[in-house]
Amino acid sequence: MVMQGGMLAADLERRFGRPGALSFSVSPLGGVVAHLSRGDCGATIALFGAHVLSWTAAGREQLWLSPAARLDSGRPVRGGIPVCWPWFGAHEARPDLASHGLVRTRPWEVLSTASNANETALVLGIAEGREAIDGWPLGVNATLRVALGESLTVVLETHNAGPALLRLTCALHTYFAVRDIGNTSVDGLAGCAYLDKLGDGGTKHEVGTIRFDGELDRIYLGATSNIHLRDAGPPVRGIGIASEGSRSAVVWNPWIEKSARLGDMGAADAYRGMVCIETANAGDDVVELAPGGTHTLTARLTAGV
Ligand code: TA6
Repeated sequence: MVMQGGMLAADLERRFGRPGALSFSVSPLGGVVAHLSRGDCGATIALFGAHVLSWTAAGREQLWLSPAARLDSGRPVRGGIPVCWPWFGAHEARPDLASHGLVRTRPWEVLSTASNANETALVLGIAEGREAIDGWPLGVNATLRVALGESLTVVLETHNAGPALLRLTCALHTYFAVRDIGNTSVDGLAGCAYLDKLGDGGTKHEVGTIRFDGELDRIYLGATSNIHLRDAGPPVRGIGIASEGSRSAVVWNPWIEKSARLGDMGAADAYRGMVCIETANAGDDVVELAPGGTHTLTARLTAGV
């Protein structure tokens, strides 16, 4: 029997709830979510897409989420932390398949929960029936672990139990909330080469701090393991984005025209309140995963730095 809504939330609460640290409920957005709490920090994760919808830390919401976001529309959620897997962007051989992979619009299931003095954690896996999906690589599966502690740590693990080598690209496509994109900057990528998706696709080089005065869509390559987002506010705030298992990072703001074309950003100027800094295996950072192999992509987000 496939449970839905309130029955599913109650069953998950009974099996996996952690009093005072982790609970399940039906979100007003139309699906079951897990709420993680630790001190004055919190996180909300939807089973739909294993999608982190909210992360509160340092006294405020740190992620941007579209007011149009729904968990029951069948469409990917705009905002939070979309899981792009088992490919980033367009599929390299199947242009007919969805951009950013297969799992943003799939139901995930709870595998385990944990809570201790340091963190509260949830592990999700992709529910059965996955290999009947067009484009799903045979014998390959993924789990997502979300741990709320001093930081928010998101770990996307891929296991290749199939017969063939897997060419994996993926991303934790994080949408950060900012006071205004025009007063926002990103450091930590100076010296990196990047693929400018708006230009001729050629390789350019970052010379310093990234600032925004129009659409920006870049895949940075190389030393991308420690990035800092500065929001001049007011109030001034900073977020550290540390990554493991990655040699690439994506920085994106759609600006006004692309934002209008997307059609699910909310208000016309919604783009001014967000920036994506994505922990990824993208561009030439393709993970070749042999049969039996495992790859782990980790994003560790720290507020108030
Ligand atoms: O990560 C940046 C990007 O690849 C942009 O090119 C834009 O397409 C964005 O992702 C959002 O993609 P989505 O499929 O969620 O609309």
